[in-house]
Amino acid sequence: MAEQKKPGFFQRLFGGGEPVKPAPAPEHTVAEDLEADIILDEVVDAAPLVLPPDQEIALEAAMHEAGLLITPEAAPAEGEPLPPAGPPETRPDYIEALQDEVVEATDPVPNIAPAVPVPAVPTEPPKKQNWFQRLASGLKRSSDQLTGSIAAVFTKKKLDQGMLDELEDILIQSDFGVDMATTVTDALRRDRFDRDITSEEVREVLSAEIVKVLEPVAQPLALDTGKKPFVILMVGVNGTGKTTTIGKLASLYHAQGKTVMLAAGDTFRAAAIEQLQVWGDRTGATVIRKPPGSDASGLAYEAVERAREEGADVLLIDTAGRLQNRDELMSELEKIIRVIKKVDPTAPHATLLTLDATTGQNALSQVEIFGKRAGVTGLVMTKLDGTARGGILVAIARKFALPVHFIGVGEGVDNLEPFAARDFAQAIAGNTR
Ligand SMILES: Nc1nc2c(ncn2[C@@H]2O[C@H](COP(=O)(O)OP(=O)(O)O)[C@@H](O)[C@H]2O)c(=O)[nH]1
Ligand SMILES: [Mg+2]
Repeated sequence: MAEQKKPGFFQRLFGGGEPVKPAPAPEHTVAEDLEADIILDEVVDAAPLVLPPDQEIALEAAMHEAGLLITPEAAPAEGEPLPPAGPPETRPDYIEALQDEVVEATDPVPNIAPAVPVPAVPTEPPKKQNWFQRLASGLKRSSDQLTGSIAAVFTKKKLDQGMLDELEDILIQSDFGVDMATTVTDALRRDRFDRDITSEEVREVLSAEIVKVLEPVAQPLALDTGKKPFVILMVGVNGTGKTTTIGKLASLYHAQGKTVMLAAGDTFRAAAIEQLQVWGDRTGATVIRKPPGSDASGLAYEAVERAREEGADVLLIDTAGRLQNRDELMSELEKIIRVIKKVDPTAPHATLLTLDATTGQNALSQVEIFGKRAGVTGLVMTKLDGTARGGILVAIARKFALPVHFIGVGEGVDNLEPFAARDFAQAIAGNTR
């Protein structure tokens, strides 16, 4: 039998035979790489396609040495983009690539791709999550973190001071604030010190303490029907969900048979006016608007007058987003309120601050400053369906005791829910129902 010929280097490089195991690429400077590139080009240009075996081995070794050898398994197919740098397990396509390999390996007819697309197997449409599931999934990351950290501390049976200290740190890191952390650890010390305790029991105590703080602030927004219109002013930092919440509220009140009017008080940006107009069109509400750049307080004045003349039940006034530390913008907000009061001294009847649940400690300062400057009467916490940080709402409730009227659990018109303390506590303390 003829001796099996070892495949040549070019054969292995361009296909066929065993792949060459790459030697670890040595470190090079850019200049060295460039030089090696030039040498390689010259060698390849000059080399016949089939080299005598000793030259082949020498060339291969030189390429290894230069770190320039691309092995067949690492070489991308022609026309394919080069893979991103970094180890494959850090690339998002790594798992997919692995799966493809498995499919290819078990494919009985290799290299023959089906000419017609395979019809997708009909699957059940994804079940619509109810609002609690949306809330729970939004709070899942912080709740998982909290659950994990608590489980890691409460491994011993008997509750001791060291465990309480660690729990305090965990709660502070989870945005609950020092006061709340102390309350929880005090409750545990009082009832369970030196006694057996599990991490589940710790979470139950935490959940109960959260309910105690949140229950008093979970208040629905009561519309005084004696006010026509009932004026709601929406304030908050840019992107926290003012306009979206107005749209959701317009839909809610419209469904209750009320006539709703909207005022496009974010006069800075044309897009903001259009965004409110879209919500108005969707919910059948009249939108009071002026060209971009108009004075926001003038618009608010006219809107209250119009709503009064037309006998609207609810007027929702949008405002431009503003950072609480921008004094001139906060003064502008004060002016809007003063001007509204010229039409109706009791208005605005509710001033709602939207808080983005993905924000951490900064939300405390938003509540404080908007509270002082705009006389916020209630809160709406939005984006609780995102990767929300729930602890901060507990800290806010403890510090300011402002009513929390609604929570936003999505971008859709129906994704607004009355705030419910128990559900929130359950979702954050990691219990599902
Ligand atoms: N996931 C999610 N997105 C929201 C929610 N509320 C608002 N958004 C989104 O947040 C972004 C900013 O909202 P917007 O109402 O324009 O904020 P504004 O600048 O305060 O008026 C938009 O993309 C909204 O769709 C919510 O409850 N959940
Ligand atoms: Mg807006």
